[in-house]
Amino acid sequence: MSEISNLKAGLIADINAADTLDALEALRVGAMGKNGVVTGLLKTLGPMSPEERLEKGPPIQDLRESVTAALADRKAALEQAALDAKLAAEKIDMTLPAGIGPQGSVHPVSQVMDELAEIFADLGFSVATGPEIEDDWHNFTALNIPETHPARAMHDTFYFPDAEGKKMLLRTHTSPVQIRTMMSGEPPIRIIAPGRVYRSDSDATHTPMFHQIEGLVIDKGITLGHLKWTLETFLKAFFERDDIVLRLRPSYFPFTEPSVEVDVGYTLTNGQRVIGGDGDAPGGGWLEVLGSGMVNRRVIEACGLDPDEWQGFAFGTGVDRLAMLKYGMNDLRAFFDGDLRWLKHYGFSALDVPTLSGGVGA
Ligand code: 2U9
Repeated sequence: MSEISNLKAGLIADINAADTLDALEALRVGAMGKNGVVTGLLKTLGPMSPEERLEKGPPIQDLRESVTAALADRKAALEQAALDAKLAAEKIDMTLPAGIGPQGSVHPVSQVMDELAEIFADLGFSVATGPEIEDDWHNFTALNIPETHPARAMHDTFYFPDAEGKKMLLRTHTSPVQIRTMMSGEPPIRIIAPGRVYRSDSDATHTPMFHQIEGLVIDKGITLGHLKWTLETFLKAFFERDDIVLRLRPSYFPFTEPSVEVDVGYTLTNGQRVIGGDGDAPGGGWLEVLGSGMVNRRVIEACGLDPDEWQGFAFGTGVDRLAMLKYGMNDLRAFFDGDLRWLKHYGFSALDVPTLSGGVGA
């Protein structure tokens, strides 16, 4: 009897004196483990007669319960102490001034994306997004791009290995976003779709991933006049000049009919080529900035709308290219190198949010 109460007093004293979780665990194993002293005593109860067990059982069970409780209490106390020490060590004084300000800058692509969203929001367009991994129906078929079109060929499009009979790919333009918007919503539609697109192409002016922004308007009685006014208003706001001159050239895209490529004039100012003015003036010229057109009725039909009721226009342009034109960069590859010196030089302040009133430029 007193042997057990001595054991209990000794174990509990040791437990309460344990000063680390490791030391406590060693004590637990010594008492309650497979070969522990308490476990050993519990094992002696098995072969006893019922009468003997009735006499010797209760002190052994009491020992087990007391040791278990002491272990749990000590463990909680040690864990609390460890947490208190950690919290005390991690204390920071929020009233101290920051040593250095934010070191990052806004990438020119992000800056131009924000500028475009701001300009088109003012014209009543909302921003639509969609998946970068697409199926060939949304990326090609719905856009009236036939099976034999060169854009579908392996050298332009990144295809995934065939999965369940569905041809999956990295979208080659943001047009599938407009397809999804037309299929899921009701006209009138006025959206821009900015985002990453992928083509298997790489040199100073082409990267395998680049950024596009496309626009789509679907309504009743939309004409080429609406398209021209919208693009002219957009380009004037973007280049922050009133003397932007557009030149519309007939072109061909499967998803628009008629299709127009849009050039802006540049002129020589102090020997520098500057966007703005009549490109046909001496020393001037034209830069292609946009592709566009009236949405092909086959595309409107593919999206489940009646092309005799609904018409629209669409346009597309490369965001990276627009950034290069506006901010004077010449190698597209530098956009994606992550060179800190380049980012410091061409990056924008995070506090410099583009607004129409404050100027969308730098
Ligand atoms: C739908 C209907 C029509 C989007 C358009 C272009 C013309 C175009 C290029 C410009 C430079 C791509 O980044 S680039 O290489 N884009 O020329 N994109 S019309 O037409 C659409 C889109 C969606 C439903």
